Amino acid sequence: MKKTLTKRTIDELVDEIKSKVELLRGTTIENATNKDIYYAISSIVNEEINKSWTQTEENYKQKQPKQIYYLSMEFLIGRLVESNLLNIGLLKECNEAIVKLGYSPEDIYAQEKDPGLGNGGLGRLAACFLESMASLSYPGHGCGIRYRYGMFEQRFINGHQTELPDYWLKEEYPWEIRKAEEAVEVHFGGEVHMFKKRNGSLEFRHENTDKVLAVPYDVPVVGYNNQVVNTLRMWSAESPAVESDLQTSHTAQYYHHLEHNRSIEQISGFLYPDDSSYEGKILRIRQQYFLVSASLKSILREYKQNVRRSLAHLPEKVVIQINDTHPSLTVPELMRILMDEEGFGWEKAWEITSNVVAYTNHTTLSEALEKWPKDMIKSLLPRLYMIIDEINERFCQGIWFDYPELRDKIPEMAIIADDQIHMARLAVVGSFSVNGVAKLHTEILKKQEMKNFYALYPEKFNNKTNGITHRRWLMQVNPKLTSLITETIGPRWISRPNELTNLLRYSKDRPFLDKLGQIKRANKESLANFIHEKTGIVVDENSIFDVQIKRLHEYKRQLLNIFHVIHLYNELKNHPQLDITPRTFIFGAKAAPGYYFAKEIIKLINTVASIVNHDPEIKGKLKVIFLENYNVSLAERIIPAADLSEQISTAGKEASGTGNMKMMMNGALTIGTLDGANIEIKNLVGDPNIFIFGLQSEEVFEYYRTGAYVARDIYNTDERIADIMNQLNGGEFGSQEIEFKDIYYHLLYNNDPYFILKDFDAYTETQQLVDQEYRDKDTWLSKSLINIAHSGKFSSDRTIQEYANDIWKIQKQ
Ligand code: 26Q
Repeated sequence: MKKTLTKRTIDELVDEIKSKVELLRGTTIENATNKDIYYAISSIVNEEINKSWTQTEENYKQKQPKQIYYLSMEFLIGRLVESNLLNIGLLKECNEAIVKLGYSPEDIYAQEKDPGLGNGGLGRLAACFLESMASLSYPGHGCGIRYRYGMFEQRFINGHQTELPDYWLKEEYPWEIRKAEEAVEVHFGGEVHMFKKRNGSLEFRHENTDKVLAVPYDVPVVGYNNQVVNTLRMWSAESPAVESDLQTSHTAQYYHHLEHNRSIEQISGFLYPDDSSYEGKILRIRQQYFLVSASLKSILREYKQNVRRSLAHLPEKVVIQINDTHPSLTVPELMRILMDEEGFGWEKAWEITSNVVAYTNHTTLSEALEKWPKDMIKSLLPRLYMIIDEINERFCQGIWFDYPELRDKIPEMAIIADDQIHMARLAVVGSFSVNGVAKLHTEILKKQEMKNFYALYPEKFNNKTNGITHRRWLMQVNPKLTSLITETIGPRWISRPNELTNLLRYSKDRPFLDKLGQIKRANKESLANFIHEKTGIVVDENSIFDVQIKRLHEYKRQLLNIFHVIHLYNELKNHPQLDITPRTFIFGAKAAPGYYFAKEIIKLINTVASIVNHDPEIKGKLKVIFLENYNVSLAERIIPAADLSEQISTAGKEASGTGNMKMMMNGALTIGTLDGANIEIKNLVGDPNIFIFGLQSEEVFEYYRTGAYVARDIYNTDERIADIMNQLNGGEFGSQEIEFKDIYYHLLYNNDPYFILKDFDAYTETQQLVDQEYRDKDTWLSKSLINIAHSGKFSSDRTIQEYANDIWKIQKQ
């Protein structure tokens, strides 16, 4: 369904912006602010999108293709104005129109609030997937929650992280449409009554529930150059209008109502800012059920309206992909609807449900596996609890009778065990597909974390290595590199990112590499300007931009990075003439507000930064920049300027990583462990084009198993480590005393659980190699090019193609 969009000249756009400013903003172009221009542009874009949006929906209604619904508690979509302009083919023209009007495109686009409706990797992945589904013309949609407060805004005060609320809806958000008439009711609590029907079967009635109104806000998901616009539907919790609301004359009752409304609205009140430990908070499970129940109601209503066949055929028309276990109540909720509302018996309902749901796992960290106290679920969702209990009973009995060899594993496989509901087990049992997000991760699931389930259902398990959309993460953020690529190999790579490998021919091409170098240089200059603006610190654009941007976690090992910085600093203090390649260490990271140790690491990095950056003896050879409030927009500024991408997690712990892919695509070389997708990057680019170091996952597992690693031995034998540790333990650092005793004691007394001391030597040695190799500019650029050339594999288009072929079995429309 290709149809050309309304192509405009720059002058036409200028006129349209002028008239929008007048009509919509009630001002003249002479007096227009950046905000006025931004809203004018978003309105022009919306008009363009809306035509395709209705057409896309109409098209799905008529053809009734199988649809995929991506259920996720997080969608970290980033700003949309630029990516929508890019995808409808108006970005260049619009930039020029803005300039013609005397404004700066960058400033205009920065008017948009960046919605922080996700924590990190998992939420951003969901956003990339939606964009790829639309760009590949797949009928795929997102279902999420419209949190009133997104991810907190991070500020540093005296080097400490503080959190400010992120009220992102203060000003009108131009991309959402409230669909009040499509609201649905979600029911909590209540009692379940059982009736025996005449035919002897049982009927369950759920009564006296608390009703919550789920109101959808739809955001268009715009495909690239194909007129497809899919939908991201985000639910907002409101209290249903009750007649007595208006009539109450009784004061106490009136306040009771207000209070009740408040507690309802809380459901979509804020995003939980934890991304790898879960806390059994009741509000969180309310959020999860709210998402699941509202989305299912809307999905089934659509099915009934369009397909007009029995729900027995649901698996032919609908797939629900659940993003981690967070929406895993989909399994019992769909069972409930099919049985209690649609009259199916258990077996048929189970067949339908388990052929509709597919589950993606994003972690093997045991502290991150969701478990909910069964009493909590019992009182909050009594009917769902009964169903989960029955699923569990049947599952355990099935093992007992049909898989006697697994009998002794039942306690570790049961969905309900130790008075808790194990959501990952529920998701595996209730779905037809279980996938990990990188090869190693999937192997670890199959061989270790979920080995019993793998023995039971080998056919369910599969790998889908993550990806990122090259439209945002290359074309939008790095227009100069994009132009160079297109000038060199033509434009076909845009729809076939694998063809970036055609660049390999230029890996020794001097003029080409020069241009590549100039582009990186320009991107570094623009980041340097930004850093100066934000921090007042001047950084050397010739230095290595060494970047670690991701959530703060012990397993991601920002601590190893800062140990290396401290080591270099100590070396320079002891040998002022030491010949090192100047480096700028750039960090971006938020810590979960309750994660004390992560916050200590933030404080440490900031402390090191303030000493190193102001020490004249260092002569500007080292700079440490910790940028506040890392989010999608900040990532977009940093990534095109990165020389070195830090992917240094303890092997076996990072399921995939996606920042590694983004930086590779922009020409950074990776320094990393053999973990997550780093392994796949290495296999593509080859050893000379990546810096791999450190323990491998088998060694890590072996150490955990045997306890053979003793952190103190390293402290006792490696002087560089002893120096750093003693500095942390209240020693001299430059001219100051610093004190990070908790870090010191944690590493020694908890035996360095993430192998920071153990990997330090290999890491510093590899960093020395980086230092040496960076001096040979041509070789470095050639390696940079090889990374770009192989990055097409990590386009989320490839990932989505694999989901579509192997799991969803859906067709392009
Ligand atoms: C769960 C329960 C209660 C509160 C919060 C949560 C919660 C929220 C978010 C648990 C986990 C997350 C996010 C996890 C995440 O981002 N994982 C990352 O997913 C990426 C995409 O697959 C991978 O690349 C990363 O390796 C993985 O860490």
